[in-house]
Amino acid sequence: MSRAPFLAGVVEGFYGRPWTPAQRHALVRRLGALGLNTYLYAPKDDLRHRARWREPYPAGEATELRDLIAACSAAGVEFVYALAPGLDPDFAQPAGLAALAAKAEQLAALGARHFAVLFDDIIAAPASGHLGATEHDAAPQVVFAHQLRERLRRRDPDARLLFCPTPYCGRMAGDPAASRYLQHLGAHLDPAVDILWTGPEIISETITPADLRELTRVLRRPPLIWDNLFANDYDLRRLYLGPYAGRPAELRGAVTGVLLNPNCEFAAHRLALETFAEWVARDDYEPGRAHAAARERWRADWRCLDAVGGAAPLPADLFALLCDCLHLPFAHGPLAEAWHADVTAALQGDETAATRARAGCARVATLFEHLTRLEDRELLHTVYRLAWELKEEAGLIAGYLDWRERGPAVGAAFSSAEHRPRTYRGGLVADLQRLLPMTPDGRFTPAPPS
Ligand code: GDL
Repeated sequence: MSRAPFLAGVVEGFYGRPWTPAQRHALVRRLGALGLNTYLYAPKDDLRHRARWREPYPAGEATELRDLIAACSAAGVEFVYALAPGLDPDFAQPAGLAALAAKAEQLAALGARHFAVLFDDIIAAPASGHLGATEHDAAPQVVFAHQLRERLRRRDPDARLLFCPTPYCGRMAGDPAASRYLQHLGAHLDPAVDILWTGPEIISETITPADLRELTRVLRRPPLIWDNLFANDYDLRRLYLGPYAGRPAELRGAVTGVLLNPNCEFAAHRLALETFAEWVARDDYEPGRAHAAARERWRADWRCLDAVGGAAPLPADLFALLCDCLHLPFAHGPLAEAWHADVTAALQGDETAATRARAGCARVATLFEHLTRLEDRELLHTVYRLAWELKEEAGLIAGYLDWRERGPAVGAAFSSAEHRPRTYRGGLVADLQRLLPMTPDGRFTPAPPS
């Protein structure tokens, strides 16, 4: 087994509805066109990947996989098939290993060369986030991985095997040097096996070589990054149309590759992938510049229809506003940041900022109106609910600022006829969130009763 070349591409590794065969074929063509070389198949909700990992694929799905593997090879993309057996307590018992052999056989017959075994999300995380996994957790996982390695090696000495550990980020593992789990992997897992790692956190704002130094020493190999920057399965109200960011170019020299786990919504992958491909290829990568260029390329697909048979691309400033409002987990884009700052200042009584804030609210309403006329309805419905929520909040803010300007009586409270209590911002989840509000730095209030 070899560990070259640098792996760069996508891990379909999110929770929720897996992508369709047609979407995967489109993805693979795009990966090839962008010079990205890897597609890791690991959809959490493919039953035969995880919950029912022992079962072979029925004929229809097997054919779809065979076609996908063939499409990967036509596009110059390596297909990696992942199994996630860790929810099954007996995965490394003889019957589990026999099931592994049969499953690997089926996938190999369909054309798969490279494999991964994933042991993420099998132990519930305690409040500290630190999993406390030990060598007792690692040992059967290594047995399982080596069993697969033997089969692969017999067929193909260059087959690659990837492994996702149970603690797969800094927060879960704690100090790598003190982790008996990671030490066991370092000492016992074949050094040719790539170990996946999401960085300091599950969703890492930044990942630097310094973050990985100690880990690399303990694992006795550099990690392969499973990058969740654009993953949005953990919060239904997020979607990420920002650029790949927070990873210096030097990171490429400290890892064996980077695989992006993208937005669940297939139609939303373009900017992530195109900016990432530029990061992979260029030492002088600059997120803002790459984002603007990728946006401009994609904008041609965002055609807005008019009532008389014409169509024109969504204006560039509105598209930039959309991508800045639905940006990255830890940052709004510049236009959204400026609007947010204006609303903040306006609510504190700054009248000049209030004028700008109202103009921002109107832009958001204009953006929404344009989106409803998109020719590509898949794109529209990818952003519809989030854009709707945004324009509702914008309308509410504008209404509040107008009301305040009219000079309400001291102590009066604003209410909106269009945002009725118990309908707008209603529902059980919203009610529960009000009971345990979160501060901007991620703490939850109220404090415990004394
Ligand atoms: C995870 C899961 C992944 C999920 C992501 C974002 C890994 C290794 N596993 O913990 O399936 O999509 O977070 O929610 O990242």
